[in-house]
Amino acid sequence: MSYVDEVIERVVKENPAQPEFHQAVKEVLESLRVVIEANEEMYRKEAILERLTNPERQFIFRVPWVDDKGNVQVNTGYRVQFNSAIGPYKGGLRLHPSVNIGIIKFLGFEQIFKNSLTGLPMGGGKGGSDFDPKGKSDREIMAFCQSFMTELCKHIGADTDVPAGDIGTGAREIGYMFGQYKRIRGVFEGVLTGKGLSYGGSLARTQATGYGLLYLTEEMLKCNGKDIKGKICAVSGSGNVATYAIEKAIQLGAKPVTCSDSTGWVYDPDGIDVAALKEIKEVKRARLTEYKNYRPNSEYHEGKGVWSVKCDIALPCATQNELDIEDAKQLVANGCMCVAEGANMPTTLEATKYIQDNGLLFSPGKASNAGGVATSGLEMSQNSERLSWTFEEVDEKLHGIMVNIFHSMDDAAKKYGMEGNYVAGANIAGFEKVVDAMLAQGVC
Ligand code: NDP
Ligand code: 2IT
Repeated sequence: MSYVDEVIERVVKENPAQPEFHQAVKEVLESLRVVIEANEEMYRKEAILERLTNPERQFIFRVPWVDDKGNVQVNTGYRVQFNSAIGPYKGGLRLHPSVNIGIIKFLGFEQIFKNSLTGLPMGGGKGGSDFDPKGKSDREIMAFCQSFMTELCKHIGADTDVPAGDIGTGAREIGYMFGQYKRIRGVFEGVLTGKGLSYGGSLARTQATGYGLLYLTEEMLKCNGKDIKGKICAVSGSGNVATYAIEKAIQLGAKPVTCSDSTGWVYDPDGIDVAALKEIKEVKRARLTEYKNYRPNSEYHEGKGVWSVKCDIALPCATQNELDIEDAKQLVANGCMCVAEGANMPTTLEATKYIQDNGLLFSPGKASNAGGVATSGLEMSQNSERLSWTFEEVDEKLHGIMVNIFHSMDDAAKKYGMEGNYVAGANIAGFEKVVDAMLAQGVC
């Protein structure tokens, strides 16, 4: 059996009931096959793939907190420190009831390659909790965040592990967590990114993932002889990534016509009104049913359906496995020419293959959503030099990083005879740097 198949089999056997982690490992290792086979004996001897698929360290802890009725609630907290070969662990914290160790491991594993692709010195990590922030009061959110950080603070630090936001964790949660870290550890340091601007945050971090997604998409289209101007975009999600993807798409002359949340989706034939979206989601923390009050011409539908809309570009920006084979078939049938992932692993393996086989451009999340963590890296740099850069300075660096990521994955795919396969290209380019560092550092 080939080394790749042997390790995939082992990962599935040793990590039962973690389908998302299996999926992420399969996608990466399958596409690395040519690279691994070229050095199979050495990689096997060094156990590179076993080391890469086993986190360096994992923490699972109890998070007790008191709700507004005075009752004690208990959630589970996680932090997986996956790989520190090229820098301190870096990656977000997800707060969502679906969180379990398998989800955190899939996200942490993806983060290793994503962070490598940014060209910045960051290792891979991820964390979170099954806590559901929906419907909680500010006081309950603070109680949870303080309890979560009371344990997490023992394991993180500006030079060891630097968490940030993800689903359910935004500026408010990062603020409460930062305050608790400072209080317990007694140090004011860049231990979290996505901080508020008054206490060490970076301009453009809020916008970075969505903006970065569009910068990479624009470059990918350009290098394939296409222009983003005038293109209809279908976007899913209505959180941080989706909102700023929509904003930048409009700025670049495209027309995003959809967005969604976990209960329904909006179709606005005149183009999504991003100011209305921000007011509904960022200020009121309300549901998308409200959108119609701002835009009477729009439609609201219950359930799932964004991918049934005729579009040129699909931008999945909500969550994992939200675009399946049926959705992919519908996109292809409707003449869609490009899918760029804003979320982490939003496209199933089967749907990805179908999209690629039908000749659409496809950018994997670890490349196209890397602008968020890249700008987190820039926030760390600013914290280290105790300076803040202007919005334009950060945005320009972000743009440069996204263009570089596109060319790294494009070049890597070409180098191994898989031109246009950006999934393979991103995995290979991310892998090469991490493995080089792992080999140089010996058995550890
Ligand atoms: P937010 O919490 O801001 O928004 C998430 C959005 O996705 C919401 O609209 C939410 O709807 C929807 N959503 C979440 N879970 C589900 C689900 N199970 N089914 C249907 N809809 C769902 O998160 P972000 O925008 O930050 O993150 C979105 C994606 O982007 C995630 O995959 C995340 O890992 C990834 N990402 C985020 C980065 C960042 O910097 N924030 C960086 C790189 C990737 P509802 O409100 O109803 O739950
Ligand atoms: O998935 C991701 O890259 C993020 N949620 C952002 C991580 C970060 O450290 O900014």
